[in-house]
Amino acid sequence: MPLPLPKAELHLHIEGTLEPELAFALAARNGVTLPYADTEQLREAYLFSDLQSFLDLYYELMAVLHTVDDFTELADAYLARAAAQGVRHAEIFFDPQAHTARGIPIGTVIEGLARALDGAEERHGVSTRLIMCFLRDESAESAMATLEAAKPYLHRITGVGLDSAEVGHPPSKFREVYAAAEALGLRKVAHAGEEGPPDYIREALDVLGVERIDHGLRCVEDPELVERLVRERVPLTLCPLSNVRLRAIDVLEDHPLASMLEAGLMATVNSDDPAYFGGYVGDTFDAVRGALGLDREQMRTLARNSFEASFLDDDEDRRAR
Ligand code: ES4
Ligand code: ZN
Repeated sequence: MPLPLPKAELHLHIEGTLEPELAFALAARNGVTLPYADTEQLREAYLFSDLQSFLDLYYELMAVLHTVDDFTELADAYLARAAAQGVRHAEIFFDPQAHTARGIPIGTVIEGLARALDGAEERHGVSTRLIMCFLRDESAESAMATLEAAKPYLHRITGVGLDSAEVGHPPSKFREVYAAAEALGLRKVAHAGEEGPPDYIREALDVLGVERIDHGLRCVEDPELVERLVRERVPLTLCPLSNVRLRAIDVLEDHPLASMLEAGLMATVNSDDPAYFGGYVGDTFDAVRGALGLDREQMRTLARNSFEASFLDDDEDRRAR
């Protein structure tokens, strides 16, 4: 087995790394009853028809996360798996509102994640950043209150993102929140064009001023937008296995990644919610190479793009490679 390509992972929801085995262990520890008999029955529920059907399970299962230690254990398990697949740098999303809504303080979440991330360079050889995501199907006021609640922890947070159910919740809904985040010195990304139309990608760029588009898959429907994304070298954090599992595309062989690279788009490949979508980022690299017949040069381009699109500064960028 050749060594996996060194790479950065830029689109990874830490709650989406909750494997069934850890979910049951945490459920037992925290006295939570899951509506599944065992890990096998839980895995049978991983047949999704769209983004919402996945989100329903994703939010249900994270009810097992209670303590600082739970979040540390979750993140440490991800970092170990990612490192084994060649990840040298990870920019990790978390969803504070999914926890505060069920009575877990934001400090518990951030403290727990930070403990794992603080030891990650030494324990796993992985540098890390944290990106706090707002749930777009909640109100802009709730997002603003979340940003306010995060103020004591801003030294731990590199940027903000926007996730959850996309259609009907355009980026412009969060104009003020993103302006406030920018004023606090935070970097900005947003999910756009996963299930939503190409215009959501434009809004994320023009109204929110994001530096990367998470997914961006549906840009391919809009040649003018593609031309702009190429010209401005806007990174897209694609998640091909997620697109198949959430039925955005039928089969991996139909994924437009290869033509997107050919068009000159700054594409990166990521795992999104690896516990749910059938693979971590190394598995995802292998899967797209096989399904799309990408050559060594294209795989190296993907790895190079991942570092170039990251929020590592230039010095660190060179060291991580
Ligand atoms: C997500 Cl795949 C995906 N899309 C939007 N929001 C999310 N949160 C976790 N995974
Ligand atoms: Zn995502």
